[in-house]
Amino acid sequence: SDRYEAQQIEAKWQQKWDAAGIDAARDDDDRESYYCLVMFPYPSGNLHMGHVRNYCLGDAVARYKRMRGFNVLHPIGWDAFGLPAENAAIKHHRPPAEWTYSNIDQMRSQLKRLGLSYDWSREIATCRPEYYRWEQWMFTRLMEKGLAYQAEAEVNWCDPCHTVLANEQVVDGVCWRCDTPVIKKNLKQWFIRITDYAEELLADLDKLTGWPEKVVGMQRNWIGKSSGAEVSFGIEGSDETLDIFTTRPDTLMGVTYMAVAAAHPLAQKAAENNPELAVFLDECSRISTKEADVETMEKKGMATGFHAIHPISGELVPVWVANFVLMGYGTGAVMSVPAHDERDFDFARKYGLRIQQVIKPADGDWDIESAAFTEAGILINSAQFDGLASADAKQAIIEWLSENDKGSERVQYRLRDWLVSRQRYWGSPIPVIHCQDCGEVAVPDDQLPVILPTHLQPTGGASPLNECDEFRHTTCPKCGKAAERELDTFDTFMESSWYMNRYTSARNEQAMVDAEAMNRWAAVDQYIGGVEHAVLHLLYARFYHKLMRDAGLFTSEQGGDEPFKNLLTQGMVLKDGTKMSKSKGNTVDPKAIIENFGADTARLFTLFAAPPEKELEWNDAGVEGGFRFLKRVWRLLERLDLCEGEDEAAAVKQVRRTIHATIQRVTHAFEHGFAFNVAIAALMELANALQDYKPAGTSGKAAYREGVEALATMLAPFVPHFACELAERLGMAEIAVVAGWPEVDEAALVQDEITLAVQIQGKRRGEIIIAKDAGQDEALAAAQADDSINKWLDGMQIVKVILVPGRLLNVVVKP
Ligand code: ANZ
Ligand code: ZN
Repeated sequence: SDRYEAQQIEAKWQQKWDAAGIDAARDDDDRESYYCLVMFPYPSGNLHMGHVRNYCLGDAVARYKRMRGFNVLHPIGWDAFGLPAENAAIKHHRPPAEWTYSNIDQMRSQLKRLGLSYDWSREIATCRPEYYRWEQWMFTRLMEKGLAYQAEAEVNWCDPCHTVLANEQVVDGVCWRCDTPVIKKNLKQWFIRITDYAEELLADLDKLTGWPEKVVGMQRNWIGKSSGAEVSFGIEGSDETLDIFTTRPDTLMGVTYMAVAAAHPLAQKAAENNPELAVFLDECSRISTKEADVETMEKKGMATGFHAIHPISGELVPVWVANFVLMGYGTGAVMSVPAHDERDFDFARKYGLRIQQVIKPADGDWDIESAAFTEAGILINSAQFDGLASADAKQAIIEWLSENDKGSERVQYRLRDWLVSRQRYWGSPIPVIHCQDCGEVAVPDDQLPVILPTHLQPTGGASPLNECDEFRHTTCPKCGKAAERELDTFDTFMESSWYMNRYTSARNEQAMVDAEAMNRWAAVDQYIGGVEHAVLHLLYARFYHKLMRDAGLFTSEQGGDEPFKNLLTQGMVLKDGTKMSKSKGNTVDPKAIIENFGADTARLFTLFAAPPEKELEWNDAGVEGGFRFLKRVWRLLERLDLCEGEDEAAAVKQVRRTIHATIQRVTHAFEHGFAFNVAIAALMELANALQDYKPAGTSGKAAYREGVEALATMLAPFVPHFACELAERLGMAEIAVVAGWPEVDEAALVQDEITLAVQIQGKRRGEIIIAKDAGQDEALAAAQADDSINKWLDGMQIVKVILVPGRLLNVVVKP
């Protein structure tokens, strides 16, 4: 039959593409290469609409680039370690490996059903030893360089379950399993020194001209560079100093009190014989120290009884504990300048502390009783620094402090080192052996990978690795004595930080990556994924890429300094105005759409309904509209042999102009910003134009065929099965997805133009150039648009307009 049968067509073409191997990236090829990457999924079991959107965007880009003659790398894999697998294992009493691999199988077939053109020969699953062995290898290199180290860090701890809890497992302050309040506990954990790369990570943001500005800004904030000074205050009656970090050394003479974090040693010491203070410190230790929360919570404090000695004036100022001072930033202590900082101002008002103005606006006065003056200005009440502008005063004061050994210039980052240990089972083992005599010993290369035993059954308590004797007990690689393995596993961000580079030589058994392959493919030309990864994943991946470069795996020339040249962050998929999510019960199952309408309709809708970076609101009518559009295009085939009369030059010209204007618009969408919604709208207009067009004569028929062929070809990146079927029926190159992209015929875009003389009141006043078939109104508008002509028309009343086609425009006016 000749109906559009999506299921049948899609099965047919998927088989053909597979057999022809057109989706594979070639390592032995001198076409220009293009690397298109979508964020790999966590194998939760089912594809959701967010995945579908992400992967349809990536597939459109990859297919377009192939049609343009590029050698395209478009890989996929599985971010397969993580907590959900453990939770599922507890629930279903099956080891997490089983759950994970069967989910992967299911989701792989869903991806294939969508007709996504991945190079399956490079598929990776991060839970396989062939993959994670290399991040273990890398970690031991980092240990050698001192870039990986152990330190104490706070974790969520449940006493009855005797286990560490991930943040997601702490629900309203209690354990998700046993409802016991969660306590904080310090454990020795592994860190990677990302702070050593803070400056490069910041500086290289300037290279990311193909990233959304918003994401670059978020990365910049996260790294959070502040320049200022570290200043040492004396402590009355003590040899110790109270060191602070400030971005405003110019306000130093306005310090009227100091504030320290509850966990600061001075606060702890003060609480030793002050029970009331001890209670306050305890209260502070229970509340969140997340910065966002600190900003909004009520500011509270208490005096410690200590006094600090001002480094310049020698004046004594009281030391307070304040709940808004973070222990983890700077030195955990601040100099408080209420006259010039709003937070300090409010705090001083609340507790009756002195306010001393030391900066005034350059052009006037300021009423310091009513508000803090937080801007730069001119120094007052600042002894020898009076009269200096803030910027100069910063330098002068830092100089004075340096000379007098009371402080120095200092740069501070908000970025913390990367905590990579997790007290979990389903992750890559950390390749370390603890020996009583030798300490922490890296597992040598010839003993890698440290393979995770996959048969263990998590119970929800401590990681089953802890009870797995055959894993736990080993011998020290250095001295040969009995020793124990590290039982923590890596944070799963470790796996997702380097997968983009692994795809370039996914089956490499000799090395983490191959320099030649990096040279061919890296960096990723286009990365596409959710904006929820704007900070951590992208930052860790940028960092890891630099670590790989510095481990000598590739040079800057081969692999670049940055892993992703261009980034597209797609918007969320919404339904009824809220995010589609399982917990809200408002999900749309891609499977149902594919079964009802076919993969091509699902693809078309997700690309057509919204610009890629905007939210996509689900609507069933839109899906049906997409399906109807495909059926309309299908019916264009029926009229290929139709001929409804004589050649009509003007009609042919017009339809060819529409065809080539569409090629121009769709090409533009691919080359600048991926506005596929606009591109598809243009294709719909072209389909309408062809539907309305009556092919007449030989040239009319040819134009109609040209239009249908162009339409089929340009639809290929979006609805590839459908497009291939059309192409086949049109007798075009059989597999349209690798056939060339249509070229714009510039001549077809040109409208025929003529020159007309313009007469006003019978006098020749100039010439206009207009379309040959332009009417009187267009001609008059063109005359008015020309200043040298319009000055004779301006302010006059137009009485009469006469157009002598091909010769003259005559205008009669009166004042
Ligand atoms: C005195 C001062 C006067 C400050 C003034 C500001 C304005 P960023 O830009 O975030 O680096 N600060 C320092 N360490 C802190 C901590 N651990 N917890 C809370 N606040 C801390 O901000 C640095 C400024 O934040 C520092 O400069 C310090 O207050 C405060 F008119 O010092 B400032
Ligand atoms: Zn040893």
